[in-house]
Amino acid sequence: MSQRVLLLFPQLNNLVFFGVYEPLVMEIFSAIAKEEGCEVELVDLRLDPHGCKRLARRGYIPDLIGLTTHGFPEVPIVNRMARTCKKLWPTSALVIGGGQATLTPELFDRQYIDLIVRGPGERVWRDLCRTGVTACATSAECRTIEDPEPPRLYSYPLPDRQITAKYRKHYKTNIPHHTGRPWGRGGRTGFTLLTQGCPFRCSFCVIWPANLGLYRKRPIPEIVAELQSMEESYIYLGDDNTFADAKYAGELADAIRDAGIKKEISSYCRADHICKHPDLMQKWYDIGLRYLVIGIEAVSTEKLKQFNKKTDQEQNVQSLRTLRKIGIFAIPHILISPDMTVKDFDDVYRFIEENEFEYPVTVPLTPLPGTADYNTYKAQGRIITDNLAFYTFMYMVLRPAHMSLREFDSQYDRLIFRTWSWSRFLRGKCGKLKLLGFMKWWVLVRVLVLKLR
Ligand code: B12
Ligand code: SF4
Repeated sequence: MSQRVLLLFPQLNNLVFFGVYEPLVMEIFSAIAKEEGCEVELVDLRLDPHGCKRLARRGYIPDLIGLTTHGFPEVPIVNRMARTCKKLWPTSALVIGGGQATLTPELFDRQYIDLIVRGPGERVWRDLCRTGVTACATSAECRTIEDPEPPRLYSYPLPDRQITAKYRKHYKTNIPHHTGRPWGRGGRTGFTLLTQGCPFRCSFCVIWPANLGLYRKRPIPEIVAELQSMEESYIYLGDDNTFADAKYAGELADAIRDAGIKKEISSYCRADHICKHPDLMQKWYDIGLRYLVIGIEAVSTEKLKQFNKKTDQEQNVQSLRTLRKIGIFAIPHILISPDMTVKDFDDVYRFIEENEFEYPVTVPLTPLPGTADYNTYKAQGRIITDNLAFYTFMYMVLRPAHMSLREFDSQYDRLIFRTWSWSRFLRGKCGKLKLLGFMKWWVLVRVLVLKLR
């Protein structure tokens, strides 16, 4: 069945200061739709907010519209977009999917949506391209479905990057990393994945519920072919747990090396994996891994236990040492949880200083629906706002246990200012960060705090 398919990537509900990445899921779905003989259009609404209206003015009418959902803050945006689509194209079928549709299908406006897909979507999407979807006459007809047996391998055709060629120059990292490299000035960035989901079950994390608890790996030859096809020299791996299967990650690194691929790569990793497999990290450094986000989360083993992180403080310290030795820049993420006292804030700062972090990121613990933490805090009545614009991992949305919210925010601001202070830099506590790199961060975080408060 040859259909006219329209793919939409929504706007995000926040100032995304670190960059705009390609709408990978829609590039994958475009490739699948084309394999099924469909005619495909794509609008990246972040860069082209009026793209749908323009298409409609031209007389374009899709048979099937696929819209992805990103995160919790995007729920109202996705609902608004669904309404717009139904107004422009009342007879077209609108399907939504993605992490947020999986976590909270009930929050989406069924009046304007014909089908909600939970969990892995590549196979379901192929079926929909083959069979088509009938637009519902009433909201009661809108169904929620999921792949009854998602394949163990996460396999899909080469993402269709021709469909995003018109936007491509805008897909880049803005954030200043260390100076001296092109990425340090911000630069064109390609985005892909090696795996989907995570085998761990951290209490604050939305990844495992959003992926129905699955952890799937892509076939190595598919990844190699994709990296070979990507024009950008800088690649962001959006995986949540790239190195959970060390054997797989090792074989993949070998295959990338043997294919002669030369890219600068950024990715994510757990502290314990780094400690257990320093050789694997070295191997990945050798093929281009330069930046690694590490979920440090807390600076005490007791707190890590509460988060069900399954790491300890020693591993946190050891993993950072290992990365420094290899030459991979760590981007440690530390959670600012509502039970922190003034001493806890000081401990976090001390940890940052002692370990001479180049790029520490302190993130307010934000309980998202679907996570274990959300249920806990909801039951305790400690969630202080339902305004989704505050659920962007930048604001404290929980009532602090030991101080007022105002005091808590000022402790948090103080931590940020101390972290990015001249005092830390001049005492040589910012690792290898150069003056220009430090200055960029210094300005950025001050503008950010001003915006937040
Ligand atoms: C890439 C990414 C971004 C990009 C934006 C997207 C882009 N392409 O440019 C960037 C880096 C800019 C970004 C920014 C942010 N992000 Co973000 N991001 C991601 C990330 C890493 C990957 C998402 C993705 O594209 N995956 C690739 C596709 C192929 O996989 P997928 O979406 O799972 O799709 C599969 C299924 O879900 C399904 N499916 C998906 N869509 C559809 C649609 C249809 C029609 C169908 C049928 C099926 C279907 O089929 C696919 C194949 O199986 C996720 C984490 C993750 N690994 O999922 C976080 C994530 C979505 N981001 C998150 C957050 C919090 C943010 C930020 C707020 C962080 C911050 N503080 O700055 C910002 C700002 C966003 C905002 N609201 O303002 C959270 C959202 C949590 C939540 N539920 O609210 C996540 C889950 C990260 C996390 N660990 O918590 N992000
Ligand atoms: S925080 Fe990391 S390790 Fe924990 S469940 Fe989420 S993705 Fe997995």
